[in-house]
Amino acid sequence: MSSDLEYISAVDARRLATDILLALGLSSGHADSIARTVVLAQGDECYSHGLWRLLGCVHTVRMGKVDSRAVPAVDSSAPGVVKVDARYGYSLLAFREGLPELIGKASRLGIAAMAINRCYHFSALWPEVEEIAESGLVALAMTPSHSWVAPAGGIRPVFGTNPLAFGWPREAAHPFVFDFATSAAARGEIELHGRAGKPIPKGWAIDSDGEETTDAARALQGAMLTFGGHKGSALSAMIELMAGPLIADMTSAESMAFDGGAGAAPCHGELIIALDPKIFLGGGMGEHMRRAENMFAAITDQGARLPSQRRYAARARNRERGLPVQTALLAELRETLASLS
Ligand code: NDP
Ligand code: PYC
Repeated sequence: MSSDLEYISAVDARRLATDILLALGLSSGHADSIARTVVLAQGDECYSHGLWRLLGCVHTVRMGKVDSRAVPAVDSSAPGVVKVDARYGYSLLAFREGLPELIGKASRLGIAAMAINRCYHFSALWPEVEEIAESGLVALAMTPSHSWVAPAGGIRPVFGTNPLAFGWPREAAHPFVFDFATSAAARGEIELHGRAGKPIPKGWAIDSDGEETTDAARALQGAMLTFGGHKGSALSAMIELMAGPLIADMTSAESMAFDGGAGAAPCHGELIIALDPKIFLGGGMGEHMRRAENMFAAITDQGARLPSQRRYAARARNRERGLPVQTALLAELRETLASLS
């Protein structure tokens, strides 16, 4: 065990997370859906979106920015679209409420989309596309955040860190899943580097004068950079459009203005698209899914790894020994619970 890590069972982690969220005043639906996701992230060693995010929930609630008891409203009236109005609650309960309709529509029509609106969003997207892929569908998910990221060639933030996630179902293996920010790194990674007093890698951010920086605090005050230069910049713009104006919700810049300096979680929309290979492929499904497997094998046979391979390995490891949590974070979470109780 590393000196500053402790291992706690998933059950204990979930109880701690749920207790904090309930003590904060969240409804049990919100508390359950958030606790589930942050514990999954901790167990897969995705620390930037794991238990640490509970501290952000506390801040967002204390700033009066989220409706902790909002009941999402699901509208299934359009043929291939599910609209879920989160009513300024957190996104994860809205996702749970709309998911059966999304899966049902995609399975009937071959393709369907779910627009989640007016949600506070702070979570990783892979749990969502992985769950959809586990049900046999191909999935894409995207969401803006706050405008922290400069476009390629610029120095002023326009985009959010705008994650893009993809899931592909596999018969005899975990789904193929990737999920990454379209910025060079998630903002949460920079914040965690700052907490640990560590410099960030070059290429992640510039300071307020437009100069490259490896200082986390200066990076957070300046502008983050897109991954892959103009390519990440264009993908980030696409996410602003598809999970913003297309679904009548806020862009990252609008979310930032709506926040009004509170430093709360971003508030905007999320778009999730599901496709059913059974309907695209009919009787040829077996053959074509095998061709997909050939492509995966061509990657792994040469020693390269699939995205999510690290995560699935961490999950298997931690199922036995418990979830690794930084000792300092665990103490902070327990103190937070005590202060709320
Ligand atoms: P990373 O840059 O760490 O990239 C993550 C993805 O790339 C994972 O699918 C990862 O798989 C895969 N990957 C990493 N290294 C390799 C490799 N060598 N070979 C193959 N695949 C690899 O993530 P980010 O920092 O960009 O994002 C982290 C999280 O932040 C995401 O889950 C995202 O959803 C979340 N986020 C959420 C936001 C929000 O607004 N809600 C905003 C921005 C980010 P593996 O996990 O197995 O390593
Ligand atoms: O890490 O960039 C991030 C992020 C933004 C919103 C939630 N996570």
